[in-house]
Amino acid sequence: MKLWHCKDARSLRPLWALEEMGIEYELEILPFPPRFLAPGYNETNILGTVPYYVDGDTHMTESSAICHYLVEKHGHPELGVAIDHPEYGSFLNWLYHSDATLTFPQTLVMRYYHLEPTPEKQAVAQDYAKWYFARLKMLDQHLLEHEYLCDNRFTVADIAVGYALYLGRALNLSDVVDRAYCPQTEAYLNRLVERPAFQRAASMVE
Ligand SMILES: N[C@@H](CCC(=O)N[C@@H](CS)C(=O)NCC(=O)O)C(=O)O
Repeated sequence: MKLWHCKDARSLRPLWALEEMGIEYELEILPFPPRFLAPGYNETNILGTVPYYVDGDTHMTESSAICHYLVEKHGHPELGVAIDHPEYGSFLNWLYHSDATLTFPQTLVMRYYHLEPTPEKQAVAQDYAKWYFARLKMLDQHLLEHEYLCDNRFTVADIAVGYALYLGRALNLSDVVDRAYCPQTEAYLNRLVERPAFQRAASMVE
């Protein structure tokens, strides 16, 4: 299997999962944005985005879905939640929530605040940064009483959601709108990034 990745991009989710699982894989690290800076990449992945993942005839472009696929297809149930488990629905919800609800507003901040800044666009970015913090409510509440998202143990749902928190920190979203993560959320992120598999994945460079 092969994964295409850019440092700190959403491809860090499946890369971190692969490192947690200790599976052998091929990795290609590209400059960001690959659509412009990696000649020929658009022929590999028509979207020009990362992650891009190939496993035999399977081709995938969604970071949280690749994590889910790795759990089920490559036999790592300890990092997933089984379909007959009472928390299966919650597991899927956190996986989808991680990108559709949390990473989505962050990418608008990245684009309009950091990459293409004009006063009008920065005002839009600030709105989306506020929106991001508002969308952390469910996670903040959950973490008051739980160490992890599902079944009191680390799963790929923590990878998917933890990456969004990590990106929020990397984008300095706190400074954009003068807001901070709640103490329990900050502590959760700190616990996750201390994991050796995360450290290995996050330090891989071109
Ligand atoms: N929903 C997808 C989004 C993939 C995506 O947009 N990745 C960004 C990096 S975080 C990218 O490649 N952006 C470059 C571009 O759009 O040209 C996922 O979760 O993997």
